Amino acid sequence: MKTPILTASVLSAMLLAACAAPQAPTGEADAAADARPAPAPTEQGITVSAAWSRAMPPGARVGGGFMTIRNDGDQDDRLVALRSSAAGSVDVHEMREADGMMQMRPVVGGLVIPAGGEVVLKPGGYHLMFMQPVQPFAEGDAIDVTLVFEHAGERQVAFKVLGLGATAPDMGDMGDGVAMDHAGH
Ligand SMILES: [Cu+2]
Repeated sequence: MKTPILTASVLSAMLLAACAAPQAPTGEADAAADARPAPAPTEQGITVSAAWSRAMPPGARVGGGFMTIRNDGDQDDRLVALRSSAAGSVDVHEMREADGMMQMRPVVGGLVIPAGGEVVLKPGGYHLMFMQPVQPFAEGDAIDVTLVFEHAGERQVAFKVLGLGATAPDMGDMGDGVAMDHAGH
């Protein structure tokens, strides 16, 4: 029993390091602005912009991904699947505080993008979770990801990898109260 418990604990810490809120919100905003590419032409309502990720330390097994998804269509859409040649799998996670603890879990049933609205994936909230990266993401890399929407179909999006330092999570605030619930799997 000891080994699985230890593994889960270490994995939890790594996952949270990858998607936790940044230490300096203002620096975060600057970094995101720098990463913002010109929005892709609107097709069938869905536009993805400001896609970015973070450099990973050597040996990292997970990383976060962030972006803005806008739906100018007249019906709700859903982000139902993701894939990338740079990672074994890519999921959408949400992070929220419950009972004083930050919890992260996969979004079940697809991430809804409301008609006429947008959803921002950002540290501390919704985010992509890159699992089993082929190699650690390095600053300056572009991570190609295919997003599959229920109605709009596929979008190819390049996630610009920013430096680790500019967006380092504040592990001090996370403390021992951190828990991860992957019951949704
Ligand atoms: Cu996550």
